[in-house]
Parts: sequence; structure tokens; C-alpha cells
Amino acid sequence: PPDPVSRYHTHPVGTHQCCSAVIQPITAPVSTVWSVVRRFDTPQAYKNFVKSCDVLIGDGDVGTLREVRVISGMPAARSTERLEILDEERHVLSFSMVGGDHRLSNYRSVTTLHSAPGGTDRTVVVESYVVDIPPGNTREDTCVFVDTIVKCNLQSLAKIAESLARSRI
Ligand code: A8S
Repeated sequence: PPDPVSRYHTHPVGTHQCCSAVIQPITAPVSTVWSVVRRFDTPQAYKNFVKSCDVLIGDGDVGTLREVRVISGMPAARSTERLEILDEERHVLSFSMVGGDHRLSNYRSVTTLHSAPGGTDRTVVVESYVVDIPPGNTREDTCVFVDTIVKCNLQSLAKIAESLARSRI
């Protein structure tokens, strides 16, 4: 079978789309990181740009729809997002953007957690995405914009999970 990284982070990418991945090491067990990531209803727990989140449909399983509102200063104010994968055993979460006032059409991301070799107290997070390149933008600009947001989110996730891990000892 393919290794878990190629299995979940290999995406079909159209000519008008871009694809990238961000990797974040975290000094906390996978179970601690997963306890934060798995909560599709509360992305604001670690995504600093998120102001509020309302669940429109569902109870946190695949198919759940959430409406995320982001802080002012962003090029958009809200995004409607659907939970596509929630694998509690393999620690995989994927969501897609299905609406909102932003220009990230056909955005889909996959986040996977991996226990770092040589210890149970360290996690590597891999988050990859595919998105349409908005008309008038370059592939480069689109990737830089999304990579910046994803990097901020994963750095914040690291801080929160590391602090939870310390308090749980
Ligand atoms: C995520 C990833 C992204 C979120 C983007 C790329 C967004 O929530 C923000 C600003 C925007 O202009 C677009 O995992 C949008 O959340 C922070 C509102 C979609």
C-alpha cells in the first residue's frame, strides 16, 4: 500500500489550479494535536484569522457544513466549508470550500498527523491543498497567499498543542 503521505497528499491538479503543502513539526503527542484538529466546529481554537464559526448542517461527521467568519483586513469575510474526511484512526481531516465571498474556488485541503520517529511526544503535521488560480492572478501569487495562511495556522496549532501537552504532564 502507498505510504500515508502519498496516499492523502497526492491530488489531481488541473492546469488552472495550484497545489502546495506545508509541514509543521510539533513537540506534542499525536493524540494532543488531534484533539485540536478534529474539532471541525471550532477552527478558531487555533486559526487566528477566524473570528467565529457556525455549524449550518451536521454534528461534526463527514458532510458537516460550517460558516467561518474571518477578521477584518482579509480580502474576504466569510467561507462556507464542508467536512470531507475525518479519519480518527489515521488522523486525517479534509475539508472543501463550497461558498463564501472569497475567490478560492474549488479549494480543498487535507491535514494529516504523523508521529515523529524516535519518540511518542513529537508530531509532524502535513497540510496540502489544491485551489483554482483566480482569473487575473498568477499561480505564484495564489500559492504565496494560501501558504502564508496555512503556515500561520499550523504555527498557532503548534503553540496551542505544545502548551496543552505541557499542562497534561
Ligand atoms: C484554512 C485556509 C484558508 C483560509 C482562508 C486558505 C480564509 O479563511 C482567510 C482569508 C481569505 O481571504 C479567504 O484552513 C478565506 O482556513 C483567512 C476567508 C477563505
